[in-house]
Order: sequence, then C-alpha cells, then structure tokens
Amino acid sequence: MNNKKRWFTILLSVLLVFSTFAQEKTTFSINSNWFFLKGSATYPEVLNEKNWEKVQIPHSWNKDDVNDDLPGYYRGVGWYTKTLNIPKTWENRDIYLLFEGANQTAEVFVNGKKAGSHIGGYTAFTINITPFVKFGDENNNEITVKVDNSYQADIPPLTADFTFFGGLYRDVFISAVAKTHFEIDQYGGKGVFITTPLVTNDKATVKIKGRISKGMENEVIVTATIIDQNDKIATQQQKLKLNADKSFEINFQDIKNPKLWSPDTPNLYQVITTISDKKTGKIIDEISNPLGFRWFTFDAEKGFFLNGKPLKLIGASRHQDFKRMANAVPDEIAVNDVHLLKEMGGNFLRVAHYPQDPVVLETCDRLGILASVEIPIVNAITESEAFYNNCKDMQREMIRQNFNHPSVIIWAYMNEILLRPPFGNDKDRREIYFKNVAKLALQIEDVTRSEDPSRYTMIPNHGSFELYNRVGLTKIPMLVGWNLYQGWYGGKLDGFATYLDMHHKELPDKPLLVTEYGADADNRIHSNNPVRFDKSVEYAIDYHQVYLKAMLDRPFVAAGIAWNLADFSSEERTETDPSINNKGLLTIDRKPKDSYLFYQANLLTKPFLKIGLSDRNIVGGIANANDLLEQQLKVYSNQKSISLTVNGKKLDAQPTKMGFANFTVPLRQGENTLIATAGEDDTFIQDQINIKANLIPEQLASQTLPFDAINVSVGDSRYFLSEENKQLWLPDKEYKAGSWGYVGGKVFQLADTARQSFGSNIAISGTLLDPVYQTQRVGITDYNFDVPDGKYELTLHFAELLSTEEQKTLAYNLSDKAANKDQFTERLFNITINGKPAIERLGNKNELKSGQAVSYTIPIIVTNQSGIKINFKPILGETILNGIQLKKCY
Ligand code: GCB
Ligand code: CA
Repeated sequence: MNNKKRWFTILLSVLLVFSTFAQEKTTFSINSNWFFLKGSATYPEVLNEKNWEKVQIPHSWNKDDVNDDLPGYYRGVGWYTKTLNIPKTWENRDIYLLFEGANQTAEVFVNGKKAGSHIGGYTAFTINITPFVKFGDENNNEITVKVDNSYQADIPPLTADFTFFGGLYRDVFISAVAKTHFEIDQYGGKGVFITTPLVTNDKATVKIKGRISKGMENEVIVTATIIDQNDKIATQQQKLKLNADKSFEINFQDIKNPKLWSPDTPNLYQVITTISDKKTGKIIDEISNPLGFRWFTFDAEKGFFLNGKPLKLIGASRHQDFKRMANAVPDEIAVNDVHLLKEMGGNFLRVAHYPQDPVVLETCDRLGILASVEIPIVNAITESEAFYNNCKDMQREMIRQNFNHPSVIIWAYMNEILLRPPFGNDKDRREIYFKNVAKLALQIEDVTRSEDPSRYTMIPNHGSFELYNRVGLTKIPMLVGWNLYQGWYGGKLDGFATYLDMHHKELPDKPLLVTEYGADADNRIHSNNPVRFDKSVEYAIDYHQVYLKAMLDRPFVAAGIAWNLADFSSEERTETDPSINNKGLLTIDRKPKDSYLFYQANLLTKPFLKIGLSDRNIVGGIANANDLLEQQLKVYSNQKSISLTVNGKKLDAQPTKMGFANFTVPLRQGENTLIATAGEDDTFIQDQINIKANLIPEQLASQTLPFDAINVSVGDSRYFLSEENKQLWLPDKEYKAGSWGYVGGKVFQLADTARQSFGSNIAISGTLLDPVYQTQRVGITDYNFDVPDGKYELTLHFAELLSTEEQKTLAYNLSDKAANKDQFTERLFNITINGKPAIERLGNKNELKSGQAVSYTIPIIVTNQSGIKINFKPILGETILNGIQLKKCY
C-alpha cells in the first residue's frame, strides 16, 4: 500500500468505527418548550404559580426594557422550567446539561432537588444531573432554572457601559455520555486541550492533553487523529490505565509542511480524539476540535508578527446584543457579525467585554480573524476574597472553554479598572485600593500564564497613563491596551498620536494595542460643519481618519481596534438615541454607517466603491438660485480617482484621500440618480443610488419652487432624519427678509461642557425626536416665515433641558470630572402669532417639565402678505424654542 492509500484505509476504518459504535454519546439542544416566570419565589413552590409564559431559548426578560422611556431595567430573578424525556437507553450513562450562558447566576433544579449552580453571566457551564433524573418515556423529568441578574458585589461586572440583560440567553444542550468520558465538568472545558509547541513553514508539532472521567472501563485507548481538507491525516494513540492515571498526552512530533493559518489563508485542520475500550475496541467517547498552524509574536518596536511576517491588526470590538432582542440572539447574528468584520477588511476581533457565544470564535477560526477574549471586570473591583475567586474562576472558564481556537492569541482581563476608583476623599484608603487592584491583577495573570503559556496576556486601560503605570498595571500583563478617546470625551484629535508616542517613549519594551477608540455617530444625524459631540456621522469620519492614520504611521502600534463593530444597548445612556451607545461602525441592526465604508475603502484590496449617504434616501435643504440643492457628499473607494454622474450629468472627477473623495452635488427637487465609477478594466467599479431631495426655497414666496413644508431643529446645526416617519429636520438659521429663521437669543449650551458639549444629554420622554428636543434656542425673541397668503399649520416644540436634580456621573463618562448640578432658573413666557395671543404663560412650573416633550399645533390663516411672525415675550427668566414645523394646507 502506498502512503496515501494507507491513510485512506485508516480514515475509512476510523469513520466506520465512528458510525457503528459512536452511539454512546448523544447531544442535542433543548431550547424549545420552556416556561418563564419573572419575580422571586422559592423552589419548588414557584412551580405552583399561575402566570408562566411559554418561551423559547435564547430568552431575555429585558428585551423591551431598552426600548421604553423609563430609566433602568429589571434586575432580579427569573425562572425557567420545562419537562424532559430521558429515555431508558441512557440508563448507564452520565447525563449533563450544558448551558452556553445565563446572566448572571443560575441554580439548576431537577425533579425537586438542586443539581448545581453557576456564577457569572458570560461563560458556559455543565451540570451533571445523573443522580436526579428518572429514565423512561413519560416525559416526567422537570428541569427548573433560577436565573438572577441583580447586582452582586462579589460578581463582576459591577458597573459598565452596557446593559446586563438577564435570562437564559444562550443555547441549552443535554448530553448523555458513557460513564467513561472526556472530563467536561471542569470549568466547562472540553477535556481535550490542543497546542502547537512548534510551527515553522516546513514542520509542526502538536500536543494533545486532557483528562478522562472514569466509568466501568479501566484500560482504554485514547486516539488522536489530525484531518485536513485533503484527507491527509496523522493518527496516534496512548494506552491508559484509568485506575492509575486519568490524564493523557499525545504528541505529534513531525507534521510536515503544515498549511499555515492566517487571515488570507485560514487553513483549518481538525483533531478528532476518541476514547475506546482496550478490550472490545469500542469507541466510548469522541470529540472534534479545530487546529490551526500559526505562530505569532508581539514586538514593542515593530508591532505584531504572524507566521514570521508583520501584520497590522485592525478590527473592532463586539457586544452581543441586537435591536429589540437584547442579548438573546440566534447564532446567525453572531456569525454574521464576524462576516461583517471580515467584509470590512478587518483581521482582528476584540471579544469585549466578556466571553461570547461559542460560534463567534468558531467563525473567527473559519474566516481567519485573530481574536482576544476577556472576562468582564470593568471599571472597579470589590476588595473581597469572593470577588477575587470569582474573577479567577471566570478566567479559568474562559481559557478552558476557548482553548482550542486558533483564532485566539490574547487572554485579557480588567477593562479600565481605574476609571472609577472609590474612596475619592481618603487618599490613603485609595492607595490601598490601588494595591488591591494590582494584587488581583497579579493573581489573574498567574492563573492565565499557568493555564495557557502559549498566548499573550493583556489589560486594556483608559487614557490615564501615569495612574496605570504607578499602580503597576502596565507592567503585570505582557501587552498593554489603551482605550483612547482624545477628541471625543475631551482633548483634541491630535492628542491621540501624542499619547501613542508617549507610551513608546516611556515604556519602550511594552507592546501596545489601541484596544478602543471611537466617536458616537447617530446614523440619522448629519452635519456639514461637524463638531465634537454632535453625534453626526461626519464627525465620526473626521475622527476615524485621524486615528487610523496615526496608527498606520506607527509600526510600534500592534493593533487598532475600533469601538465598536455595532451600536449596542447601554440602558443608562441618555443620548440622541436613548440607551444606545452609537459608536458602532454598524447600526444596532447592522446597517453600515459611513465609518464602516471608510474602513472598507482603507482596508480592502479588491476594488471598492460606495456612495456614502449611509442609508439616507432623503436629503434636503435650501435651494440655490437655480432651484438646486448643493449637497455635500463623500464617495468611499480604494481607487485613486472617482467620477460622479448626477442625473446624467458628469461632474469633475475627484481624487481620493484616506479612502474617500468629497463632492458637492447639485440635486433637483424629487428623485435623483447618482452613479459613481472608478478604476478601469479589471479594477472598474460602479455604485448607483437613488435619493429624494426635499428642497426649500430660500424665498418662501418663490414661484418656481413653491413652499410646501419645513421642519427645523431650532438651536441646532445638524440634519436629522427620523427613521419612523422619514421626516427630515433642517438646521436652524437666522431670519432674513423674504425667508425664514430665528431672531435673537443664543444656542443652548450646558454650563458643564464635560458632560455634554453639544445641546443637552438629557433623556426626553414622550417623543422619538430626541435630537430635535435636545437642542434649543434660549432667549429667542421671534421666529418668522415670510410665506405667501394661505392656510398653514404651525407646530412648536419645547422641552425644558435644565433640571433641578443632581446629575449622576455616568459609568461611561470618561472625563475625569464629576457631573455638576444645572443652574436651574424659573421661566415663564407668552407667545403671540401675528400679534394675536397664541400660547399664554408657558413655563417650567407648569407645562414645561424637565426632559418632557411638549408640542402645540396651531392652525393659521395668513392674509395681506403679513407672513407668519411668532413673538416670544419673557415674563420670568428666558424664552425657549426647540423645534418648529410649518406646513401649507389646502
Ligand atoms: C470605554 C469603555 C467601553 C465604553 C466606551 C464608550 O472606554 O471601555 O465600555 O462603551 O468607552 O463608548 O464610552
Ligand atoms: Ca432643536
């Protein structure tokens, strides 16, 4: 037999053996037919309650909490129960329940008894339920799980900028295994751990270690078989006497010419490991794991190297929730996220701030995305032994559960742990706290290095260089991550590069990753004059441009990891889109924003071209003398020059810089067609969009472009397109004769610009037009529309943006200052329209409640070419106006 044939025969017999004898292990999901009940109760009395609701796993009880107007979300107990059939044929097996995740503590009961429990919301766990089950076909096993997501001082995370959604939110499986099986009850690990101690271009070694739980058999054979796509396999065995030793170790010393794993060539092998009975040859347990041949190093001077070649790591972090689903998302969404990262041109995923669904790293393995994973110790610690132990257990769980993924190169822990140190007024006590943080870091570091010496360790810090240094957190891990937001939470954009250079100078031996950077971008908000904190898509592009360039220019920066791949829920955030952190490159339902296109243009090598209006299909503004809208527009491409045709007319070609070209495109009222082209022959590429333009005549009495309707966000320089009703709100402008606009007053600005430097961040209830209400003109005297005679409908929008209440310092606020109280003053004013009283004595002691949307719609008949003159007259304090709409009626 030649070699190939021999391998083939072995493979065949292996497969044959699998198919005839591998019946001993049965695993399937049990996501269906659960019942759910919210609220605390005791077991088993809870089973007598009446209001159980039928649900499917994955499930979260906080699904609707982030969409309502109420602050906060339910943090407490939720119960799940189902009945389960456990067939007689399983009588000689061990029965396990496998939970991929339950936030954040779980107690599992079976048939009236407690079977086990778990602490921590983001790691998997197994519960051996064998002693509690009844075998038979009567479906008479009752499984009940008590899940609790309330705050617990001993369990991280304590605080963080994301919502701690509760529930059985990942898949649940049952597995019936032979009594002799790979050990699956140690920190949820798989019982088999694969490393590649040596990998070169010509040769690799593979080490397979593990442990076996012993049943009846004493003498067993462990077989490991390596398979690649071309059937080429290697196989090796080890005999074990389980009475003496339950651990095995199989070494493949010489795998020739391994096909290396990398982002461009994610060659994956598989290792199938089996336990068989030495006497009968019968296979008792089997498991398959991925195997990738790669080697990697981080260098403080030159950055990251994969398989001996430099590779700039560029990518994003990922949170696990999705629009209206909380964290209870089907696997496909997680898989799709990794695809979206790949299609962006990214090669790195920071799985943050906690371990996620197993399909995430499986997909990274498959697509060639490198990854870091971390446990959820965020912002602060509790100085208790229980907290320390929970952290270390989580780290062990994370490592053992994800050990075999070739995509993983970094184990991390402690995100921005010095962001909110307690004991602010007691310096000495605070120093003790810092020591305790460092002590915990050291302990986790030790656990990590002994569990897995083959990967790097990392702590991601926020931008307080001196503090992290002094506390020792830049020394303990092998890699330092910085989460940097210069030009966002504070400072200027160029402060980013300065910070990187400072690290390089001060810590020349420490490899550096930019583990976070980002700017809020509400996909509905646009600006022609973007400024920090306006949440416009355009400011985010300004920001990402500066950051990406600074990182690409510096070889010592190993990685640039954008925060975040997609928008995510953070219940506490008061935002233009409340409870959403919108630093995502994608929206929360994974629509690309301009910033995603920006990265595609900068990272992809195949020809790329996309007109950057995001999914805006409506634009608008003031028409020029030719009744055209001069719309600013970016086209994203990796080609040198872009041509653009608007409604059949070709504009001057524009060069691209940093992945985009700027155009001013003339749009006519109504439908417009834009076609962009770039490259030639092989690289030729084209993109077309149709957009509707809403033009407002500068002179409202225009004959050629008759006035119809206008919506203005008063005190605002941005465009806002409301998703729900496709209403476009325009920036405000000063009144000029014949036109419209405000007279008098100034743009609302919080005294505390650290809290918010644009408009207000207060949550507005009773509306979906938050950005309109969060901006305001204060002390306004008039608002005029020089419209022709006729019938109109005017709507005035108000919200009091000042509050008498103390502002909380929010968990996510990275500026080091605490929030201040507003300078609340009473206001009371009258409004007249064309000299007639319209709204009298409106004030913040009556209708205008802090953070409450109030609007008035008023019919108006204009005669004698008087136009519409709205006058605001203060009685007490200053007048305000937040939004205004005018519509012609027929
Ligand atoms: C950070 C945190 C992250 C926040 C982010 C932000 O530094 O690590 O959890 O979501 O900033 O958007 O503020
Ligand atoms: Ca406004």
